[in-house]
Amino acid sequence: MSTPEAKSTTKIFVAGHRGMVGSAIVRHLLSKGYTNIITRTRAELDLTDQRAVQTFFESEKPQQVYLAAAKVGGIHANNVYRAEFLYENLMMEANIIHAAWAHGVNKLLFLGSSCIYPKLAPQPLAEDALLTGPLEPTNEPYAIAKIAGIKLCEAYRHQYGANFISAMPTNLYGPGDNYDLETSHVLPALLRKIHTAKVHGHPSVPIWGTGAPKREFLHVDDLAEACVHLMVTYNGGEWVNVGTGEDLSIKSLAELICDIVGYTGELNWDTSKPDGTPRKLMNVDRINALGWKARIALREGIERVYSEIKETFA
Ligand code: GFB
Repeated sequence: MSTPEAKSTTKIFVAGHRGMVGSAIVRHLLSKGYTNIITRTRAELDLTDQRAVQTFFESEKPQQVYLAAAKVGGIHANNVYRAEFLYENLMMEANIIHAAWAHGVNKLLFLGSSCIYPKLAPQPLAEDALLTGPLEPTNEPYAIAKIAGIKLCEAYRHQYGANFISAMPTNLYGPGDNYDLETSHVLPALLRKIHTAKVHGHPSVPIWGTGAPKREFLHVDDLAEACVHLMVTYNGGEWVNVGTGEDLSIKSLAELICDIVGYTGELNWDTSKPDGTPRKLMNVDRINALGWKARIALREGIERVYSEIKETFA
């Protein structure tokens, strides 16, 4: 465990600190007494620019890196902006991982995604399911970029002995989420749509797909705690799933949100929209054995988020 002295002296770079994940990691680090955290906005440092990233690492010399910078989005954004999802994610992770090695970073945590696993992999998804079958087509470019990030960490560890580790979170939600209905993930989209329908007295809410796919949702504050736990205690070469180990159908999620919001209208399924992967429940045995478990129950987490955003959307 880190000593109080190490917490104030260890220089930590959180890449992507304005995103939902990066901002949660910064909050958690601060709450645990880490004070030497460095961040850069996109305007200050373009992480897709190799030279700029090299110069930043050369001058700042961080000792630890949380690689939470990524271009992310829901099923529609992944499917439409395929080139951006592949190119930007590959560039950011390659630049950061290489510069971290070249400038002597002691430890780096790379964040991937549950969509790295094959579309029809056995459930729950164990870490060794990687690269055993074809990916879900709607998010193949993003998944390929994230698999490349895992493999970069693995290769830099293997060839150079770099202590670079990887965590694979399940679907996330929490403060700072994206509520744009075109590009967001399902949970914030449903929260916004159902809240708006209630406020305006709409008789029904349009929801994409059939409602049959199952998803697992982790509050980002739980993820942040898991990331810091892994950074402090884990030095293994195997990537580690981070989830709750429980999932529910999109239909059940919609019904739960209706209940939280107090909406009693109809759910109107738009089956012209894709369902995506039928199920992606994480096997969380490895991270549980490493001494971490999710704490925030789904209903409680959604209630928290809803209380934070309900004044924003009408
Ligand atoms: O969160 P989401 O967009 O992405 O969830 P994935 C998609 C599921 O929710 C599909 C249904 O079954 C959709 O049909 N859905 C219902 C909706 N209504 C809506 C809605 O209004 N908006 C959205 N977005 N979905 C993403 C991947 O997959 O998950 C990424 O594309 C990444 O690569 C991320 O891994 C965590 O869970 O399908």
